[in-house]
Amino acid sequence: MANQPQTMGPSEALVETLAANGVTHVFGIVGSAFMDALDIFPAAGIKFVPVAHEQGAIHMADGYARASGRHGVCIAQNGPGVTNFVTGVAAAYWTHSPVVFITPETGSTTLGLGGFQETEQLPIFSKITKYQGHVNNPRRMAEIAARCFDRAMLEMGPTQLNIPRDFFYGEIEATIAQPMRVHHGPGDSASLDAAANTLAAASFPVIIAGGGVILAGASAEAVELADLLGAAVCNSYLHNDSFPASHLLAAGPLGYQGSKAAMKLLAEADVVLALGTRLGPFGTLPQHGLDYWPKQAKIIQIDSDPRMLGLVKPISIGIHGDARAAARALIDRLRARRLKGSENRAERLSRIAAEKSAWEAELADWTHERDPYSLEVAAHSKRMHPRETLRALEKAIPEGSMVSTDIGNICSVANSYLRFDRPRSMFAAMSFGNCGYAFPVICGAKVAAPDRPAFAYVGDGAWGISFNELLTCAREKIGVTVVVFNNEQWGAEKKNHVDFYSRRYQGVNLVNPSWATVARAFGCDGVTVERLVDIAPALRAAAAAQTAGKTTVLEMMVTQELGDPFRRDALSKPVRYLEKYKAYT
Ligand SMILES: Cc1ncc(C[n+]2csc(CCOP(=O)(O)OP(=O)(O)O)c2C)c(N)n1
Ligand SMILES: [Mg+2]
Repeated sequence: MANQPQTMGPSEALVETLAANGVTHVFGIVGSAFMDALDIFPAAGIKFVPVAHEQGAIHMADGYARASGRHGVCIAQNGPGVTNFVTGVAAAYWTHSPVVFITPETGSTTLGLGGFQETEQLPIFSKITKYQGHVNNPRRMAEIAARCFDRAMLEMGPTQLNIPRDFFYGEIEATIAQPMRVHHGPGDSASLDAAANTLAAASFPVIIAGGGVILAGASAEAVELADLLGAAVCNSYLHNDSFPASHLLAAGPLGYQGSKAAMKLLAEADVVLALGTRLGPFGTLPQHGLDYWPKQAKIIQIDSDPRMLGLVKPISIGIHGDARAAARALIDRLRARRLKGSENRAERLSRIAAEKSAWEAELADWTHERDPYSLEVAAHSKRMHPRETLRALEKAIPEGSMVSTDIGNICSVANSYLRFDRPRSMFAAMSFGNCGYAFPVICGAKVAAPDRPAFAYVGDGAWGISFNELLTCAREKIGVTVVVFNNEQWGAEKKNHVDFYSRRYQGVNLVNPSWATVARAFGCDGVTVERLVDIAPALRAAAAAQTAGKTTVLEMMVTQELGDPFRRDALSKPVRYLEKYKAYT
């Protein structure tokens, strides 16, 4: 590695910069645009992981980053390969994943002539990237590539490295930069003092542990702070791995299909510490009929992105800092202090325990949905209830596993049944909410953490979008387990037809092949599961097969029951004015 200027080719400058950033895997589909760099990947210790579709590559890079905390990297052919990245880049933007996606561009000497595979590649990604590095001269390859890697970590999100394809060639003088990691620090001391005073005066403090806790590696600090305050800890929406579920103070996840215990405890807070969370609108909506956001409470929000402070919810104190450093600073300020919350600590702890056991009992009883539609469709079905299926899966999933979840009704209901004791374990499709996210993401996570059992929860509709990556699993011997919920419908959307459109179904009923058979045809294993008692053995066998690099599809045959809708907030009963549409209400 050169820290002094050295003569090299731009491809060598790029690949040396990847190596300097510890890159060992790059996901993508081969293309003539970057052959010159690809050729020397092996000599730099970089494995190219060929995928079935570029959307799979960017999702795998996302999953890789989420599991490892390191950069995820992917590359594609200029034009169509690059536009296939779009959805995955938007998804990675909202998962805050440090993904560097490399986009070779049409040649600089023909740009604008409308040649082959040409499109403007910067505007497309301008709103879903933290930084876009354009190599405007081959001599700047190393400098701009390094900046993409630095910025992806600095701002926790995708960065684009755009390279006119002729700029891979030539002779340049280049210096390979060492990675520059800038730490955010705990935030300003006046705000931290104020936050400590507010927490010390709290009689019912509650912590919301967000994705920032995971990104900052602040799990131990979150536990220490919660113990010190005797505060219940809620996970922010879909970050069930932000605080150990087995901890006495863990109240469970907020948001859609979350824990009623978490919601009820939060509703009672006089002080909320939102640690590493932007308090996203979707994750704080009323659920289970509970409008739980404590409007009277003092809210202390800590986020490494100052633009998130007070953006969604009004706050009393905003701290622009790293979740780990800020939590440590608060612990240091509070450790020797008299805390008002100590006076009623025992009472509070028993309240937390009572809410948790009430929720557990309710969940244990909630074996199936009870709305009229669900009762009707399940009445004569021999299939498994989705909730019972999720419960059986929860019990069977080995400790230390990683689970990704897709968007859909059953995957969303799964939120109540996914518990983790270690960070970097749950990879849900976050705010971008694209169907087809979970499977490629778990493949990327497995490449990053090959020793951890890896599971994807996917609805049958979303599976139709993403199953092509079974090819990658078979070819590359990536062993994961996919749980496909076969309810023969795009259930989450069908729920809207049921609730708002008098069951006028359009485009929501699916006709599936045997997904287990399809999996076997792809060179993977496939098992159709029709009885609850078969779930645990099937899952154990599939988990064991992972160690041999074998992927298994477990096709769960479930009823068409549907849990509470996603967007009760966003839909309303139709109103028609024209005569010809009057019946459509
Ligand atoms: C790429 C994409 N297309 C469409 C949607 C809209 N959408 C949200 S949930 C959903 C249904 C999911 O169905 P399925 O995967 O079968 O899961 P189920 O709801 O049946 O459990 C759809 C179509 C989306 N979120 N993403
Ligand atoms: Mg479905």
